[in-house]
Amino acid sequence: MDQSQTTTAPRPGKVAYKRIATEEAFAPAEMLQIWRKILEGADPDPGFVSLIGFYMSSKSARARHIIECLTDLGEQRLHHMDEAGIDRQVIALTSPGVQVMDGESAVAFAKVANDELAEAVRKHPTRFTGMVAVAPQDPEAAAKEIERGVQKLGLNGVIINSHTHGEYLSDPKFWAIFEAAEANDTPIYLHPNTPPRNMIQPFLECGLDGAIFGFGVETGLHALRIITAGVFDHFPKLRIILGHMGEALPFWAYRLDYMHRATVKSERYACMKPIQKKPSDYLRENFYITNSGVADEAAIKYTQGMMGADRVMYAMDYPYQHAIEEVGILDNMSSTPEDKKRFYQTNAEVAFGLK
Ligand code: 1DF
Ligand code: MN
Repeated sequence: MDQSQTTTAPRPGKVAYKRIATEEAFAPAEMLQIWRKILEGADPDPGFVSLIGFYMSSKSARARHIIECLTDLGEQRLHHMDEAGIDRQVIALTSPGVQVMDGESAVAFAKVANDELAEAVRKHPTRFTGMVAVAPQDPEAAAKEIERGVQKLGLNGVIINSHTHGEYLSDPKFWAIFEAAEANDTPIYLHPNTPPRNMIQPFLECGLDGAIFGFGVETGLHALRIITAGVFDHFPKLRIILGHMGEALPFWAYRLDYMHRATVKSERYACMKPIQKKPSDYLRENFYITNSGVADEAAIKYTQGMMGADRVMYAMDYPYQHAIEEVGILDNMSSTPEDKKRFYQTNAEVAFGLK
């Protein structure tokens, strides 16, 4: 492990709340084999090559540590959680999961991944919670898998690793997924992916396509497309979770509201129809935000102020940001004991319906 992956920080101390980390990743070993075939096949997605091509071939300490941790749903993961003082991980299939596969493989492998994750959750019910992976390539199959995942496998929440072959869930052809999430009263975690083929070149040529920046641009855009398409007017109880401090959308809220109103009023775009509320109203009412990757008290405080302290929750982003010292930093934020418990524990319990 190199310095970016490990820490000499002391084990975080006992606290008056449980620490629930809500954006934690895993990858079945069989998925890495499927990914390897895609990487070796004809014209693979450039973002996929940049991201997964790197992790699967690099000999760097970071890449090796991440691949090793991703495939473990047992003792090593539990040990890393104990070291970091994490009581529970909410685990999802790492990006881009099945969304980079062809439709048929994606539908089939989502089930395999969900069965494997559900098995780990059954073995460690107090330590692991799992989200349902789905194949947006087949929205009806995805809706059925959400139902199976929640009702039969006991999973909580749905993972969507942003775009699917360059397509966004704002397109009504995908809305069976929203309908199923709402009907099963389970949130959708809209997690980043690298920008799609037709967007990535200016990011790639300077190395900004990944988690450093491209992820946030791509996923913020996806969330915004869902809002402006009127998804929440159709599915008012739908809840979406965004990581990385809401992919910066809280900081855009004022301008989004102003420009959205001005754009709709001037009838500039046929594709931007009136919606019932301001973009920031949907952010506050239909979204939860996690701090994954951002151990920055000022940014967290700003977001709590904008969203409400019951809407912002903790995530480590294990194993990509396996940074134990950040737990201590967040434990020491200057907020009320009630707000700290909301941040680390109760908001996640409410959002994911944990008992
Ligand atoms: C990275 C970061 C990769 C995150 C991820 O999944 C991921 C990374 C492939 O650092 O390359 O989920 N993240 O959420 O920040
Ligand atoms: Mn992540």
